[in-house]
Amino acid sequence: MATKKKTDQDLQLDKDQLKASIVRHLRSTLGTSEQKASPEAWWKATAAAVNEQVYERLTRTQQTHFKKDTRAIHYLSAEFLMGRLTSNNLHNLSLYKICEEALGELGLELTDLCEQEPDMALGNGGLGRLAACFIDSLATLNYPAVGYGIHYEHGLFRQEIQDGRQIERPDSWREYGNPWEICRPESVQEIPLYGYVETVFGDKGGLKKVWHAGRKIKGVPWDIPVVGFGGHTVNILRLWESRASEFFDWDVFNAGGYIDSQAEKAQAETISKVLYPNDETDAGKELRLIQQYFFCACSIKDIMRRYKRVHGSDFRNFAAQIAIQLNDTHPTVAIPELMRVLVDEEDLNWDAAWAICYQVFSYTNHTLLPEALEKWSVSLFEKVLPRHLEIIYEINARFLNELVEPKWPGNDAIKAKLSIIEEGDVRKVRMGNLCVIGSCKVNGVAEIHSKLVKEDLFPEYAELWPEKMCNVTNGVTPRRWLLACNPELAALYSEVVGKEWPLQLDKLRSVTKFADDKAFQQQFMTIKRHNKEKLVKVIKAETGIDVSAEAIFDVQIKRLHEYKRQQLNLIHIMALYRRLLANPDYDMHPRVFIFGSKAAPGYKLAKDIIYAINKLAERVNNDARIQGKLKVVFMPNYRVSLAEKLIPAADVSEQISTAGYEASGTGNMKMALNGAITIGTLDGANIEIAEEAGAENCAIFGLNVDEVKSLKARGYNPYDFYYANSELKAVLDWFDTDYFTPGRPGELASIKRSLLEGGDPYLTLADFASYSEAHKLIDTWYRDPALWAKKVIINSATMGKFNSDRSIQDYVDRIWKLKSCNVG
Ligand code: Z16
Repeated sequence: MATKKKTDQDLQLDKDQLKASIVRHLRSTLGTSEQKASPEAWWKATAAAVNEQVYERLTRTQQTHFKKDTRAIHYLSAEFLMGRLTSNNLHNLSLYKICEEALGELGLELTDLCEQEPDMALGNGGLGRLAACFIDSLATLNYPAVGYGIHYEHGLFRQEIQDGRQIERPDSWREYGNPWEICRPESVQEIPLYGYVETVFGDKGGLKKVWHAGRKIKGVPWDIPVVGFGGHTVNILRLWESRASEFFDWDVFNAGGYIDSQAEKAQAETISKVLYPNDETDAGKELRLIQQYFFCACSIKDIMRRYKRVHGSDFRNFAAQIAIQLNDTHPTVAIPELMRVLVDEEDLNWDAAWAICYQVFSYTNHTLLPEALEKWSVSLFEKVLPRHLEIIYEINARFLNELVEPKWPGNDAIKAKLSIIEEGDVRKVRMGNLCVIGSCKVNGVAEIHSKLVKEDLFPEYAELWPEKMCNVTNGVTPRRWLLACNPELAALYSEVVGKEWPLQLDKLRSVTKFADDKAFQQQFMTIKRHNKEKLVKVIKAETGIDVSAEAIFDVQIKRLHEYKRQQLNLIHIMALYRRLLANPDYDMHPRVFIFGSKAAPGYKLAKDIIYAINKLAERVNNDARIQGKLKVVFMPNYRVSLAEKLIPAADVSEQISTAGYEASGTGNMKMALNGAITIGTLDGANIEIAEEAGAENCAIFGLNVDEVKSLKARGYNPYDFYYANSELKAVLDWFDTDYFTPGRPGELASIKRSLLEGGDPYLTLADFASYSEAHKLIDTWYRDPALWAKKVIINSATMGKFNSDRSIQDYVDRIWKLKSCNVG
């Protein structure tokens, strides 16, 4: 019987079909009824109805990729910060409008149902969200791609604020089930850990290494469909959950060790239990190394299985078919793992295996901070992964003898620096060095950052391999970060430039010709006003604070870190407060400073800064003398879904890192795209944003990278700035009083201490005066509505470069060399 091949057209639902499907799922999947269903049940029923579409397209994508045997990218990342998926999937399937109508007829509001969804917060910040934007773009551009990561039971902690302080609470995103994930028991993997290595005689003569594992762990894959915009390609994000291996448990069990076997089970399940909440520091903990190996080994096995299904044990096509991207050093152990599989299990000789590995892997660096470049003690490595340590030694010896020695004969200092092994009291494995040595390409995430990777972080490697180092500037998906989060602006753009902009963000540039147009300015600013009014309600509901949409909304949202300099924003707000107290007529447009930020639980100073912001907020917000000209809001539990509400309402985007420290930033792109003006240093992607928008449309301040370097070289002394600037001195001295913590003087003193005695490593005081001037400029601009409107329109319209489709196309052209594959 000839069955007509289904097309996307055949799949497309109309409103009545979708409505019927939602009701059917409400009854049969959720087991409830229209009368008594909770909003949560309605949300899940809606998701189930959407999933019928998703799975049809997923199956079709997988069949097409299999049939065409396409080259694919495998994006290995310990973090994927997906946020919520309902509205995203509806938009990408072109179902959003009809779903809104279908639910409307059922007496429900789609936006309310979307609020039922917990964030999938399987990441810390920029790096994890970047991975989420990238898999969206890969699917949208019809590239065969698999995301691989860890199925954390608990994502990033939920932040509560109690008496101004951060309290961490467990996040349980799937406590009551998540409709977007599907378990794939048919693809379970088993991975070894611990044990010892034995040398035996191989069948073909010669010596072979056999790793006798001390433990085996089961990896259970959960797939999250990744729906491309337009709904053609549906790729997967495959997240591994750890379980006890039955095989191993039985041994213990039979020996009468029921209790022991339960303990082993608990241990095995610990591996994927919780995401480490440190964004830029590495804990060096055994469990974290095991997490990394666990998901890398499962992923490599999965890649192997799919390759061998077509090619058997002929590995000549492997490097042509498989590309693997390492998102930071977290998945580095995939390199020695692939070597181990090829050499020990598939019997390839070393050189053949290395030739494959070297072509397959590429590495993205996301930071220059030395404390974030992972190192593991050799003894830990030897205990957990004894065979991998041997392989790393072999890679290292060959690298040093064959490449370093000929290039720098007899130079032990360079050898020590480039070696994968750091010598010293505690010998360490340097994962960054292993990444560079084992990858064919290494990229930074913004032009300036990539330049610093090449010139300051890895200069000798760049000399050895000039072609290896490259740049791919980050980007964000315009589907989530404009179309879905800012529907009014999205509609305006569709009206003015046509409906193609979500796939071709460059199209927005033509809007710059309306930047001076009164009517367009008014439309644009009315939308901003609406978004601000919506945020006013959220702020009231979340914090109890009253703010006015008349004020300038000045937003700093990002992880808390000294280099990101929330403390600079803080001391500037204190300076404004002093000016207002000294002169109640001080001329400034009312300003609301909004913060959203989580601190790593062990990062004392970061937590002190959160406390100080909250104490300042309490004092300022309740001080009648300043007539509401200044408000400070700390929004608790900053996360993707909150960002989606803050970003469309921002007037001013705070991007104030010490130059040279923020690799790229991505919030900067999102806020500019949604019509905010950047107040920022010449750091990371800010530089490229100012290039696109024009420097006159950004408030750039502070030392640049070269000036930071030379000031540090001269010997930076924060006291010079403290004594030279009486306002700055007064503000810092305020920290020692009990002005913000009545009856408890000195509670905020650690901040002053870090900026003076602590040496102010991030040059906060050096940039203060220039930052303060930039804020005055912002204030004057804002008080000229036409000027402000013009600037924000130009900012928004010129952000085309920073869409993640462009980033992905750069990866494809410079690194992955993929072909897009049409599905259906
Ligand atoms: C992270 O989010 C980043 C770097 C890093 O070493 C670890 C984590 Cl969890 C960030 C960078 O700080 C940021 O500048 C960049 O935009 C982002 O990664 C994506 O590249």
